[in-house]
Amino acid sequence: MKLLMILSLLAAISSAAAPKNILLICIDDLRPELNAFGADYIQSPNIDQLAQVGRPFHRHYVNAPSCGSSRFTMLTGRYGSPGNDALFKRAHQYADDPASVPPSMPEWFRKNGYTTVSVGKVSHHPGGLGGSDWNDESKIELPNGWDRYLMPCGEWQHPRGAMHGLSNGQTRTRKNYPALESVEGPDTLYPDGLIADEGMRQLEELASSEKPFFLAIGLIKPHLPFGAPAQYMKPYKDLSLPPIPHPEKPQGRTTWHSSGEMFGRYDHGGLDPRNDAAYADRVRRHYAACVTYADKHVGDIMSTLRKSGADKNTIVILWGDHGWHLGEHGIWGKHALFEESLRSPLIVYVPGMEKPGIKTEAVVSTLDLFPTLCDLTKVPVPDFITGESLSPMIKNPDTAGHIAYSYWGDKITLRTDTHRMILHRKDGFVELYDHTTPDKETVNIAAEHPDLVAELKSQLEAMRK
Ligand SMILES: [Ca+2]
Repeated sequence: MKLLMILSLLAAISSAAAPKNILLICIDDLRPELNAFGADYIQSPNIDQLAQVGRPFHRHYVNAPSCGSSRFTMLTGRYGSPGNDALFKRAHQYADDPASVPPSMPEWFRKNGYTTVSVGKVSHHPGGLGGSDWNDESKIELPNGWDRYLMPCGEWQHPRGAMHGLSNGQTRTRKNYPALESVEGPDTLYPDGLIADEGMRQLEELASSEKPFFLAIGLIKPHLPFGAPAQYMKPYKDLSLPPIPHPEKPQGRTTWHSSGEMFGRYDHGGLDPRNDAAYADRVRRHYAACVTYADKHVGDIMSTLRKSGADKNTIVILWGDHGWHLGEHGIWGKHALFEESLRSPLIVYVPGMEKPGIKTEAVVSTLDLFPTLCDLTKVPVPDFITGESLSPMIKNPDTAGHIAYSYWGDKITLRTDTHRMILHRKDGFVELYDHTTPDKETVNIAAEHPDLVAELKSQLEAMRK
């Protein structure tokens, strides 16, 4: 008996002393359209389960409302350029003068003894390579970041084909580019099935190794085209969806745009959700099905983590790279600076954490992930990163957050606990929205509040330095 007690004590000491692993699950274009985040018509049982054992951040804002630039800040802990090529620009600078480019987050963990692996869409290009089909081994998006950067493409042939992949290995072409699909088939009907399978293989291998690991798995859905195996449509078949909040195109100057990605790059068969309520409903149901399909993979990955036993010593992060307007403000897409574009789900699970399952309303941003993960793993926090550790909110969900700064094109924005201000840098035009009133982001109150505008502008200038 005594021997057993000593052995179990020794096991506990060794597990407490072992550096914690990191499992980062990135989901593309996932607005907080989750049951755990208040969208109770959505079937997301696995992400909800993670929210129940972790800390869901209900006011997490990305630093840019687009895949490439948002992932830049997540992976480097620094503000970057607003374009999708932000990481490739960094890679060019790295090639010219490596000393001038601080290490990325995976590179930093690698330097600190971690095995780092990415599977799927973690940086902008799934698999992290450039070239015409995104598979050129000489063009690495995040040099020295990952020990392995993997993208299983199956019938889609190359990462570019998989990124906008249609069912059964079809790729998006000029003649074949449906926005919506509903086809019967297994989970591998779309590339995410392959990504999840490879991610789980890597997880099993890493969990059996002595070294700590940082594994990032990036799922592509619910990014356009909105297609998931038909079984994922079933929960939404006869469901009445709640009305679209503030569906009108905003009056006056805003960051509204004409939803070029949705209407310029995808075929809607002559239908338009902006003037056809039944079609708008169909689009929303397809998006919901893609969320449920992504959720299924999250469940499989978490189950693999538990079976490996590594869950007791692995931090899990679930992160959406930005939001998506499903008709709010008359937009069907991302790329604006409204709440719907910038707010995305963030859940942090730390083994043994206090007060699990309690949401926090603290305003935080994607930039905070790098210092948070250093803090939680006791890896040194580098001095070249900008965010703040979320450990205080992980310990106590009532802890206050901080201002979130985001940018797109030549426009920049601040989100405080109560307001959003957007500055059009070209000519200084300002949008100011009060989130404490029911109007929220539908009425620009800048003209009536010059003092607040001046105060927020000075904060914005300070943050840009
Ligand atoms: Ca995205």
